[in-house]
Amino acid sequence: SDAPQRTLPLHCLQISSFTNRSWSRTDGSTWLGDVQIHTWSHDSDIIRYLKPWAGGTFTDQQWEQLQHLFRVYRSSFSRDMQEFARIVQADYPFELQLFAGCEVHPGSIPESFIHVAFQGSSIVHFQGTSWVAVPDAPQWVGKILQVLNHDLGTRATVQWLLNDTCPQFARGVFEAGKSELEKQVKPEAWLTGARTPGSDHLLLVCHVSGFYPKPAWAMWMWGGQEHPDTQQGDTVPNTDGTWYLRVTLDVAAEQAAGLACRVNHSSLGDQDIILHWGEKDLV
Ligand code: EMG
Repeated sequence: SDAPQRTLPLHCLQISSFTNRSWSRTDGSTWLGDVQIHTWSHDSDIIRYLKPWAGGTFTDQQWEQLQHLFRVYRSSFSRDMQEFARIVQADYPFELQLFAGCEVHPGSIPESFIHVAFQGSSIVHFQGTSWVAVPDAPQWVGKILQVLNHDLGTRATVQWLLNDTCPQFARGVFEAGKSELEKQVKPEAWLTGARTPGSDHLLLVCHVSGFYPKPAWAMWMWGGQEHPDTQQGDTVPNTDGTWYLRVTLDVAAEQAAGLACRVNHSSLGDQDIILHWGEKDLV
């Protein structure tokens, strides 16, 4: 029971679009590792659960207090940012992104952060007890910081959210969602291949899909060796919370026989999937 408790980082994303002096919208989402657990639409007063366990170990009353805080924050944010835009004479439209969260490490203090980006570039973050500009921030950010750091109430609330609320919430959600977060789902794999127009080459594709968690390994093999020309794709999300990966190989048609694709994933243990290339896989 004293074994280090594994958890996952909790991340909040906020996207605020300012169209003109009187119109903006703010949308938010929360993630535990790669699993989205909340969504907060501009059109909604409530933060919606995407998982039944997304309230973690918070009581209904604690969650209601947190929602209230975020509702006040969202409307204050729109108002304050419009005011800042006026002060620094920012051009419309502009976009603000907030990336906030925490990671609880077993046996050491949690790490929490809030980063703010303007038009896609980082400008401000919260450090210790106050807001600070990034080293290469434009000069006008200084004017905004003066106003922001003057609000001691908000600075105290941000510290409380980062140092107490976030780690406590992250631990609780991980605990509540543990069985789903630690699930193992086996991949399916299949091969396709197509003639490369104007040459005697084949483009072979090994598809691996439906697995969880994200890390997976796939390789084209030739004579028991990893084929060095294997092109790794990115691991991309399916719509159902599982992942998809493909690896490709461009080979001369006469060398295709004898090729195989080898797949490994934590759900398979040491039972790798091995698929042998055949003419039937040509599409
Ligand atoms: O309201 C756990 C599940 C959650 C899921 C939801 C996902 C949503 C993601 C959101 C993540 C963002 C985290 C950021 C948390 C910050 C919370 C701040 C809460 C405090 C607050 N302050 C506003 C109201 O303040 C007044 O009232 C409070 C009591 O309610 C106190 O009494 C306070 O003293 C009093 O002033 C403030 O109005 C505050 O200013 C709101 C905005 C704070 C902020 O987000 N600052 C970020 C700085 C952004 C810099 C932008 C620079 C910029 C560049 C270009 C153009 C414009 C601006």
